[in-house]
Amino acid sequence: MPLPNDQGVQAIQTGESVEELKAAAVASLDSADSIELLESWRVGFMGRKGRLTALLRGLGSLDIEERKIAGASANKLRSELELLFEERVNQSKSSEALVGSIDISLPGRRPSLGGLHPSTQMIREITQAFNEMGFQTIEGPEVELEKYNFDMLNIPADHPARDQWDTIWVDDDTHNDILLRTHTSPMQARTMEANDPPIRVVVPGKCYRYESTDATHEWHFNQVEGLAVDEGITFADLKGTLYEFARRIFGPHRKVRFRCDFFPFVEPGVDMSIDWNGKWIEILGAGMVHPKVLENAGYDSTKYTGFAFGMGPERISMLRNEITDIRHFFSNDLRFLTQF
Ligand code: FA5
Repeated sequence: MPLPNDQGVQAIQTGESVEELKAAAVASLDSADSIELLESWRVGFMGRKGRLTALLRGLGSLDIEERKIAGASANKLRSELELLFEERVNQSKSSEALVGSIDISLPGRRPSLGGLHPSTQMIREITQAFNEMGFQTIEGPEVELEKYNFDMLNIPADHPARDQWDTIWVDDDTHNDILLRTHTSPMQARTMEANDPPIRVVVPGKCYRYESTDATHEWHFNQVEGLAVDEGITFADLKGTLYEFARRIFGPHRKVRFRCDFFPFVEPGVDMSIDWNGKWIEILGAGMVHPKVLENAGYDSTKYTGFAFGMGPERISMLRNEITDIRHFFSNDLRFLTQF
């Protein structure tokens, strides 16, 4: 029990040794389990009329040699007790704060576990399929330069093909050539600019378009881009790679169909559809890298050829999981997210 102030004075008057005082102070401090009791301990031992103060005062009556020895050990005791006191006050404050903030009568609940977002799961599955075919996964900037998003991809400023991508420009007084990338294709230009062939990469990432949303269109969504450049790459390589990809993602007996399509950065260009319950569903755009795009990156287009493709993982996940509205992916509704 802590000793009230007057008891402390009384104790020293009865001639207490430093050791006795130490034992009493430590025991009393150990049992002081609230801020109030700690304060009472402080007054009783360390206060102006406290036991330690009284002991220090009493040293004056000793002869000089005894006073030196007893004085040193009493001062040491004072430092020790001050330190112990401070520790106990901190302990007591944090445990009182804890008791105040936790309702200890509430029954335990199982913590809910997080998981990977459905888009991330689909992206990982797609990139893994290509990784196993020798493609490396890389990433690129979402805030992009017009040069990479359009110019180097054979889409000059005045070309109507730009209308195919409704662009969100980043409004900046000093720059008028910065945008949120409308597709992951700028990474074709960036990768070729920074590396020599052979190249085999897949690039997952977020894209943004100034589009009104509906069940199959979001204004922000993911794409996975692919690029392979080397000597002697042909359209057969494109078809073989994408066919193998479709088998890995949609099952071994999946039928695929290629049809002509136009993208300014490929020639010829195609779209690939898969047979889904008897219907052809388009899942990606692709083609042989346009010679101009190779040359813009400094490659010799008479020596190197390549193919590129781009697909939307949310649309692929919608197909596989029978999701009827793409907007579920970004609405943060746990009833949707926890189904994956
Ligand atoms: C492109 O963006 C081309 N860069 C693809 C490409 C790459 C072609 C390389 C040739 C060579 P497209 O606009 O069709 O093409 O978009 C590709 C895929 O992104 C679509 O098939 C679709 O899955 C997805 N996508 C496009 N717009 C949206 C949207 N608003 N919401 C959700 N997904 C979208």
